[in-house]
Amino acid sequence: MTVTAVFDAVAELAPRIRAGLIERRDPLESENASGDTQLAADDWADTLFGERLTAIDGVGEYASEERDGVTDCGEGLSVAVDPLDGSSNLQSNNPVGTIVGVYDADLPARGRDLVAAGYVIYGPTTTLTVARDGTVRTEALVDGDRRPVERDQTLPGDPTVFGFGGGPDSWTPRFAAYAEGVQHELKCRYGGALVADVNQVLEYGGVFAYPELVSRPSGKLRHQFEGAPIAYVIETAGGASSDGRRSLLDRPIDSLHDRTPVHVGSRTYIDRLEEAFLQEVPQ
Ligand code: FDP
Repeated sequence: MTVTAVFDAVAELAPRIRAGLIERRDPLESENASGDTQLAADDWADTLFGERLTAIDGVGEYASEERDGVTDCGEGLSVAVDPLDGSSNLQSNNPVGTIVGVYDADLPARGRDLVAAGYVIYGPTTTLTVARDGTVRTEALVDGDRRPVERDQTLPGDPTVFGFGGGPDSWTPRFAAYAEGVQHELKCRYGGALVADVNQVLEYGGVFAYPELVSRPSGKLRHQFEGAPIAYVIETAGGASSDGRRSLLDRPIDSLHDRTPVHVGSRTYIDRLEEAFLQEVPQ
């Protein structure tokens, strides 16, 4: 089945990507399609994932945060990849990752068209977390083996952590007011790689946000490559997601590299955010 083949390929490539990061930490002169500085590792990981995933029977389109457009490669599902999420963490040797969304629609596609999504974390252990068929599973990728770590992950009932990107000086007043409440209840842990910051919310419960900013109303993260797949994983695990007014899976998308405010985590914290935002700006 195509979804299985996609995540088999990701599991196979991940240790190779990890091993190759050390010599690819320098910036390139080019920028990616979103205007971000690219490291050699971003470009290299995109080439490897692109070659591998477009060769799978049943994959019809491939798109990546590092490429302008969509690559047609046959008939079937569409795969959208952030090949190296959090790559600015390479310099300080903090975790980075890969995010994969598998859509049953032509790209750009809405989150509701996802049939599976997952991410690799190149952390102390290399892990692959995949949401499909209503469950979330994590495996450790060790010496060519795939060792199950958790088979049916759900967010715990007693949330403990939060991580908010952007910084208080950049937040809008309504997000700053929300953050003020959260910080008295949960412990702050923010590392600067979406995959790792979200994974701790999956593990411990709580809330992650890269919200709207005064200078950037749509925030920083890319909807197709980051917001929607991450929302799919968290919602499949029993959590919730929001762009500030609705589930990220229902957010419309106009073009491949659109950005979106991202809020994901335990339902109680996402509901509270939406209630606060709705009160402030009647929609
Ligand atoms: P990065 O710029 O290092 O690629 O996708 C972009 C991303 O990392 C996310 O992984 C992360 O959540 C966020 O940006 C970090 O941004 P800040 O440096 O503003 O915290």
